[in-house]
Amino acid sequence: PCRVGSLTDTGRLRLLPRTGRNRPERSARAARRSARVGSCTAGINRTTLPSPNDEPPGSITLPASIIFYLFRSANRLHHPYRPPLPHPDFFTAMPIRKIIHIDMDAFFASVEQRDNPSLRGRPIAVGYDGPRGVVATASYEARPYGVHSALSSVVAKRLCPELIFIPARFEVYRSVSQQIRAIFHEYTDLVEPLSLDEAFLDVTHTRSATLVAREIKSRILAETHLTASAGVSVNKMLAKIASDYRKPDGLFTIAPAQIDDFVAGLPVERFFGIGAVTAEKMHSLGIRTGADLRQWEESALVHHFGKAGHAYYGYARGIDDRPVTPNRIRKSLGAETTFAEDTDDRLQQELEGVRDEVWTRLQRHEFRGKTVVLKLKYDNFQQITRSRTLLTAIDSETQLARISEELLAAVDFHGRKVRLIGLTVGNTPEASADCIQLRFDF
Ligand code: TTP
Ligand code: MG
Repeated sequence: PCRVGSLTDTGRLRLLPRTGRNRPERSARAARRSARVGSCTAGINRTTLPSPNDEPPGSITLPASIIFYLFRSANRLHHPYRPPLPHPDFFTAMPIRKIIHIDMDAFFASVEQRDNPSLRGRPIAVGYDGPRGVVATASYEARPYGVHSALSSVVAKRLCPELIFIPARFEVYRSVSQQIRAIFHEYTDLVEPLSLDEAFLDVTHTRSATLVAREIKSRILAETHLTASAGVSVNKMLAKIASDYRKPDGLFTIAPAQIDDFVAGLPVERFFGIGAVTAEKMHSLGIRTGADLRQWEESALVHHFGKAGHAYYGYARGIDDRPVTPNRIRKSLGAETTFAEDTDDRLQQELEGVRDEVWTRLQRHEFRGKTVVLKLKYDNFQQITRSRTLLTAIDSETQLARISEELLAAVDFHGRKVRLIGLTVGNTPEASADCIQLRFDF
């Protein structure tokens, strides 16, 4: 196709001024057709995304939706079958969004190295160095040894004997978290925190999302002395993948023209929204990359993965319509594990593992809840739940341990084996404030 325009980074089509250099030779028919649709002629060059400053003098910009409408209108005149005109909403359709995902590098560990210079440049793990301890996170010096989040401390020490364990200081992490959130809010109100150290920002209204991301990174460094990585793209899924792509201290943009190739080569476990269990199921179906996933009909994905299949169909094409939601209210938080083999004698031990994970997540997400729910799935797939509600939110790991053990001890198994155990904390005191029981005085 001849080059008459290109997509700007605001998702608009830029038409080049019709100078001799960029006006291609065209057939008389093409020329006639273009006359009907004004200055808009043929193909859109999707391979270049020029920076805002290289706009040629005299060029005009039109929203891409208008251009597509003009193409379709022109086609209506030529085809015996005339496609219907688009719904009026088409014209007010959202421009291409600009989403940034920011994620601090080795967050807890970097804070510890920042505050204790003797730890800098050394392999450290934040977490409890006991027989049941797990690594919350590892410094980048420890990662080449295979030390990572959620790894048992014993295994971590075996992999990296010189690993230094540091106990977590959540109050410090929370205050850094508040600092970075304050920075995000200087650029947009549409900030959706995912945990203490990461957030999505919708900066569609700004001129260059990449410049904003770069600026936010330097502000974070200046104010917290910590590095963050940023990903920039047109939706949450791609922005999240992009922030991970050049870690640590990275900045990576997936521009609209690169989405197809990028997604095609991506292993399914890297998609934001496809968890470990789903990825494994996809592997068993022979789906390993975005390109494999793209081969599947939407109905087949729904057949295998339920409603989520619709979303996976979109992900394979780089489509993710989830909005950046500033006040996402979390109702509960939990963890569960499915055993490789059904069991009836390791439940106590498995419950401890799940509980550790739940406690870590409660801290990470600053979530508080008054209700603890124990979930069990038997070998015949029958599921039961047992719960207890307290007057105030769970405030210690010991308390969570005691309640979950009591709930488990009260279950009558009738000799059945168990295939899954899960623990959830819900019912935040703040959320239930508006349904306080009225007091009647007699
Ligand atoms: P992540 O952003 O997942 O990890 P990270 O910041 O340590 O490293 P990366 O550079 O790869 O982003 O999590 C943020 C913090 O949350 C992490 O520093 C510690 C805590 N965390 C846990 O406590 N348990 C976990 O399983 C994970 C994944 C994180
Ligand atoms: Mg991080």
